[in-house]
Amino acid sequence: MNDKQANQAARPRLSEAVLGSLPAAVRRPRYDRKAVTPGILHIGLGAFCRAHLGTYTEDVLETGVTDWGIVGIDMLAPDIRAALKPQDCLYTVMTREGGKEDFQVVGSFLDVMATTDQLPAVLAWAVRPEIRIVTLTVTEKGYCQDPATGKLDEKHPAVVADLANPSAPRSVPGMLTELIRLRRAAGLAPFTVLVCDNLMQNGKRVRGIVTRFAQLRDPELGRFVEDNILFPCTMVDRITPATQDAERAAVAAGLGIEDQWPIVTEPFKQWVIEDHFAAGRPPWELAGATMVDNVDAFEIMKLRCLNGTHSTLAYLGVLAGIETIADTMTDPHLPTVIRRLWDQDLVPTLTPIPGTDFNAYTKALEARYRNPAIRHRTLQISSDGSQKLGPRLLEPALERLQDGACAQVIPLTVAAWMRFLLGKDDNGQTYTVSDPMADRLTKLARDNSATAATLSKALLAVGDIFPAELVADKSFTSAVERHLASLMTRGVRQTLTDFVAGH
Ligand code: CS2
Repeated sequence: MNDKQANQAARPRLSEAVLGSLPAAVRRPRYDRKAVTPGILHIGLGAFCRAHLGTYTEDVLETGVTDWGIVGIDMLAPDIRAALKPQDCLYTVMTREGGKEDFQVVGSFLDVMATTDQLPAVLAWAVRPEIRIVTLTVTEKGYCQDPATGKLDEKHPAVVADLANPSAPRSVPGMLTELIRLRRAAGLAPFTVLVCDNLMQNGKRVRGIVTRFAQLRDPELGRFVEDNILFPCTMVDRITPATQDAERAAVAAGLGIEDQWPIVTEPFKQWVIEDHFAAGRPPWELAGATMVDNVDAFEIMKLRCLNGTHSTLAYLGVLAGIETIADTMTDPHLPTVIRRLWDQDLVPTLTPIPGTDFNAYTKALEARYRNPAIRHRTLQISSDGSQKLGPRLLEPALERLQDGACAQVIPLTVAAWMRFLLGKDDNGQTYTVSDPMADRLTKLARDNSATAATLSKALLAVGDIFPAELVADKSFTSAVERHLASLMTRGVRQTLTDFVAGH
């Protein structure tokens, strides 16, 4: 046993039994968890949902509400279940900003399950009347969509497999359809499906995807989904990096106990939800959520201003060998690049929101990015570009075009993404391109890497990603090619120096 292991072994594991011995400053459930019954079935157990849905719902339970506990489902692997079950499903959320750290042990998840070996038990939740909402955080790619159209990708291997064997779903559309079918067959009132991922009009889009899957399975079931299931849209926000060992160690040191899968996040969080629920909802507004009739303007603001600049910092940052978003903000040029991206390309496409000042919003984003205590890796954000570029940057570029203007900074991000697909940064370090289309895109990039002209042409022709109308615009495509030529021949640093100087 080495020192580290000995140290960990000496610490008790987080569980109900040790709550009383935590340091006084640590917030913990101040309600009787045993009195809470489940109301939400949540699919997708990554860090984000535990920092967001989990804490909003925790605040609601603290007001004395007892019928909205969460049952979490992992459709990818049993690892998170393995970490949380021995902890009575408790986990720590550590918020960090500058030198300030706060700890909270969250109790809103009552159970966690994995479809890998518990599928029948997971499906059995469909016929429990107390489940009235199914929430989802499965990332953009989890919905098996065609990124260009937002429709179900009917050729997706998991979709094909689920249509052949619909009672053992592996895909999210297949799972939702099966849960809806089972519930209907049991004669129970439908639940509401609440999508909490960064898709444009996320609820509407997933409604279209699930309706189509159900139609392909059985046209009558498709009609039922279309007519009876509500999918309110949401805007979700909290910067929550994947948990690494350094974060586990920081939580262990702060709490004096071992939590195998804590979450480290920023203090800021925001949730805007369309108030269209079929069978009630937790009073999330008591926890600071904003309930609205239509979320579109909020969602577009967040997806473009936050996620669009995040992707820009991620691709340029990876190429420059910069590890985290906070580090990109101390670069001499990158803060200027994203300031221009906001001012010139993104904010002009937004619809005004009463009470929201976009200038203050983007200034606050800058401050959040600068938070050195949040180690959000550029490589993590660079993942799944094929799914992310559209809603974050290509749609606003298209809108600028339709308004008779030309995007000024977006072509630079697109060029950085193309250069990124070559898998090696400017220092010669290799990295893995993680994307559901990685095989196809990296091969295309390699095969056409002779010049910026061949590379940009080959990638812009990928119709699953780039809208035809945007690619038909010469000013956009030539700007992409020009930036790509610079990135390929002179490197990211020189490209940024020139870009900021206005060359
Ligand atoms: C990030 C988001 O990984 C990414 O693509 O842009 O996870 C981002 O941190 C969240 O949407 C913030 O709310």
